[in-house]
Amino acid sequence: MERTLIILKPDTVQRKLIGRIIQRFEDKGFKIVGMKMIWITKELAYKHYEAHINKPFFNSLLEFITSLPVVVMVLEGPEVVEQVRKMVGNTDCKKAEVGTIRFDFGLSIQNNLIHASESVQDAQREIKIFFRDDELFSYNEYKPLSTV
Ligand code: FUP
Repeated sequence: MERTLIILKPDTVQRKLIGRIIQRFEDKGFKIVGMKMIWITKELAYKHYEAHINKPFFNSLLEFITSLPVVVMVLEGPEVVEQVRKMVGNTDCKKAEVGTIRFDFGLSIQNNLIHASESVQDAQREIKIFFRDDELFSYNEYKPLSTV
């Protein structure tokens, strides 16, 4: 079963949108298999955003992502990486499609509320950066249609 890494960024925390964004993933049927609030250090940010270190926006991104605590989460489900990227929308909230998280709540490129892994390979790399194995859980979901 596929897994993806989600970061609810400082703007989500500041604007009290944590619950509404998590709700969308639960409504869709994805399973939360790990979740915690952390304050991303510069070291962690360098690891996570290593592909962007030489980009012109990197310093600003670094300052932003380390400015407040964030919520990191691992979601599990069929084709969860691609499905969640669709739910999140374009990096630039102004270009995101109507109905995506970034369109519905976001205003800019940097303050785009959420990170979601781009590929299965990226997800595997990113999950390891933020979660130990014993912080991720395999469990069966409650089945509400039981006849008991
Ligand atoms: P995404 O995969 O949509 O989260 O976006 P990228 O991996 O391309 O970029 C990572 C983060 O860098 C974005 F979420 C926001 C920031 N960024 C900028 O601030 N300016 C840019 O021009 C591009 C990205």
